[in-house]
Amino acid sequence: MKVKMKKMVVMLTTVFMVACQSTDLFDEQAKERDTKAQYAENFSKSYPDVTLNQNWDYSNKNEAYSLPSNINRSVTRGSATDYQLITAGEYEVENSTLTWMKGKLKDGQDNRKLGKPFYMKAPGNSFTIVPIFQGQASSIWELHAVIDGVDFKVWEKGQDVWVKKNENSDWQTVSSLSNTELNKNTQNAYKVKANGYTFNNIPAGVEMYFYLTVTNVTNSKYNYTINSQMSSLNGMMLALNDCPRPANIPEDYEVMVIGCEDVYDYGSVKSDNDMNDVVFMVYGKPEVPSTIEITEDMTIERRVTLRYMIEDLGSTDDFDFNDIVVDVADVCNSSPVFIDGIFNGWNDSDKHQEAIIRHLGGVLPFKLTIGNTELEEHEGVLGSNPDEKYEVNGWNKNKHNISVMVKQSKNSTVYNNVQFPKAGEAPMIIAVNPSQNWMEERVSVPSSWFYIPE
Ligand SMILES: [Ca+2]
Ligand SMILES: [Ca+2]
Ligand SMILES: [Ca+2]
Repeated sequence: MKVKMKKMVVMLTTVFMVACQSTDLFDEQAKERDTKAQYAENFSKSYPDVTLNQNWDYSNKNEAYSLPSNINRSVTRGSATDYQLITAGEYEVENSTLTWMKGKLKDGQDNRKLGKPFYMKAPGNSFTIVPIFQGQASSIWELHAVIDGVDFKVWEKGQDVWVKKNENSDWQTVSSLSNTELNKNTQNAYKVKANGYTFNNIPAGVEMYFYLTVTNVTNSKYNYTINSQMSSLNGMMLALNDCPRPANIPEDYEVMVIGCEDVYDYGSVKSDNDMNDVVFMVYGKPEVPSTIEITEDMTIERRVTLRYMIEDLGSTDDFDFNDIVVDVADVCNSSPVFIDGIFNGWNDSDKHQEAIIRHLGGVLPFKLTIGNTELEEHEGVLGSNPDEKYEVNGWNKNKHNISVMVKQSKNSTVYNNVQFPKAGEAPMIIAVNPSQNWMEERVSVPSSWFYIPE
């Protein structure tokens, strides 16, 4: 009986409180709605060509890999802003190199046994990478380098690659060979030349690796590879260190060859794993990057980071998206699994999630919720880079369950509830790659960040 009484009292109190607050609450919700409506109107005025009907996630969700710290000790870290990638000029591929490569990477044959997945370390001198061969492929890829965690786009398929069909023909671009993507290759060319790309100012021992990512496919069978990351770490590249030095590379240079595979097994699609869909040569004086084989006893950290750029609605006509910038990451430790000596995937442990508040560019106090984790209220600060790290959980990189409660400037009792936008809504949060820098204060993000219908 006593229990029942208590319940009754509690219920009555609740009803009473709701009754008292309802006018204020209604008022506050109306103010929040007004602010958001104003924001949406201003957004459409500022970005007249940008459709609201889009997915506001611009991240590629690429994995970043890093070596265990025991291998990485005593490295003088460079500053990424000093790293330099420049065009090295044209390089004419020696036919002897191609003959050697074709003998090694037999077309259509599973060549994976020729090497283990690998990581690289910068040699301390400049080095150059040049595409020497393009095989048959209906995909369009980009070559990226990740150096000390910083992602560089180096090259994309066909870019500055020329062929001579026969002794007497003129040089022509490989893209001009055919209308069909599959036939834009250097397979039967009499001569090949291509631009090289030189890396400068990278200190010795800095961790690096390459990966190929598919940006477009002309055969829908291979659609699943779009935005993929086929890297030297997941067995999609081979390092061949026994390549003879071509005669047109001076003696004091070291040379290596990297063969890449652009298809992996998926459902009914089987890769031929011949590792020659595109082949690069790397040369450097006196050294090329060293390769570190990834073995069973090694643990690699794998991390997928999304950068959320957030508007705090402090003003409704500013789209700098820098009021709160937070990186959220899925992190795990992984050991490679090999079957018959061939890389077969990762064995993951210690899966966890991290958030790092990178930048604050608004003055309003806010409460950030990521997944199931509500962080303590933060003061707004204009122009600081706190790099505050938090363990979080329950975040989903595809669902973007992240939200911010921001105190309204004119009404300190009113919080704007800012959530990741659905298609059709004006964005107050966008997701980008962690390499994307945030804007200067009160400089709106360019409309090119968004999808603009033709
Ligand atoms: Ca292949
Ligand atoms: Ca802003
Ligand atoms: Ca701002």
